Amino acid sequence: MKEAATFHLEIDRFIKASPQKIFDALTQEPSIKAWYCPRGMSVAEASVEAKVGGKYRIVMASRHDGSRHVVGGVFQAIERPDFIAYTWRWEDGPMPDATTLIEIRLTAKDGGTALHMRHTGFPNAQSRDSHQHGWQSVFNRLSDLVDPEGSASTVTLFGNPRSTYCWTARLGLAEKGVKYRLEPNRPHAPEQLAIHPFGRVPAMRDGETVIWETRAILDYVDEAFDGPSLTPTTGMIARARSEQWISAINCYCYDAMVRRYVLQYFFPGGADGGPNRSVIDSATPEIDKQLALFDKAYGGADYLTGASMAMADLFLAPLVFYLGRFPEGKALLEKYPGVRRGQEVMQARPSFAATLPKLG
Ligand SMILES: N[C@@H](CCC(=O)N[C@@H](CS)C(=O)NCC(=O)O)C(=O)O
Repeated sequence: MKEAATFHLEIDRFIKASPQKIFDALTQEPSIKAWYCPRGMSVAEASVEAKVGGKYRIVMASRHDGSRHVVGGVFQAIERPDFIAYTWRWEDGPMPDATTLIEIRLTAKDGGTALHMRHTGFPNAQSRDSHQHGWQSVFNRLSDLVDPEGSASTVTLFGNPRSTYCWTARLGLAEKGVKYRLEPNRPHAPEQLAIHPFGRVPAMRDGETVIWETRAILDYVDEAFDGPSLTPTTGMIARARSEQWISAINCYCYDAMVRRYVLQYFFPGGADGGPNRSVIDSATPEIDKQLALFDKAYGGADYLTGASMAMADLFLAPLVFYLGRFPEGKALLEKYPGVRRGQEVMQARPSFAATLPKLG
């Protein structure tokens, strides 16, 4: 241990599993292979000799760029199920010469375990802070593994499920097979403003990590979790196209299709108590033009960027669904067989049925 090292971090987490189960997940090789890395990575290799003086070595691989990070150390104390201590040394990366020490205490509490971790010996505040962030993510994965709720014990989506953006985020979570809790907050409600500085829906929390803006949420979900990619894998043009359509939906189509059309039916603002006709009449020609662009983009394919579903399809499907529920939107869709077919394909996916909002 380096004498000059003076920085340390402490983390407290409550995990809904027994200390024994958590202890075993911390010390047994097959469990370590399943969780011991931050979100967005996987354990490519692990060897664990769980006895005092025994060694461990873990190879973590990034899903994003395939880069590998190798850490290893020696067990200093193994007192099942309460306490474990081991040294921690990266074979490469920003602090290759530092051997730090991890001490984890597990205390049974409220039907689960209070986990207290102390990680000491960092050479500087920067490496301590990056480990702090990494550990929170690693403990999310531990919780996924040992809590029967799985990732729903750490992942929460905040937003009314009728919202198109919230629906898009839920489609992404369903496509990736991520379990989560839904807090059906309304936009600008105090509880939504507490998590999203602009009060919009949705926002997402994964343990200590809070993300808002649907595109950012899906980016996190796509990289953090296993499951099929939501990003086109067929090359840079398909990736750029997906981004193009998402941006167009965010900047132009949501305004015409939802704000100035669908919401006029949900929240009628006309003088007669019905939908505001002049707002609808100004929106429909724009929606017509936008649908024509999407129709052309499909070009006979099932999805906007080709043969595989991508993030752009998750943004468009809720909009087209709502358009089809009201007369002008339904009539416009009649003109665009490519959009209708794309929508049928999306509606046939299990993620669609699993997230369809209850509209009454
Ligand atoms: N740019 C945001 C837009 C989210 C958004 O506008 N959501 C709507 C519900 S679909 C909302 O919160 N509306 C409330 C408002 O416009 O004040 C995102 O991508 O998440």
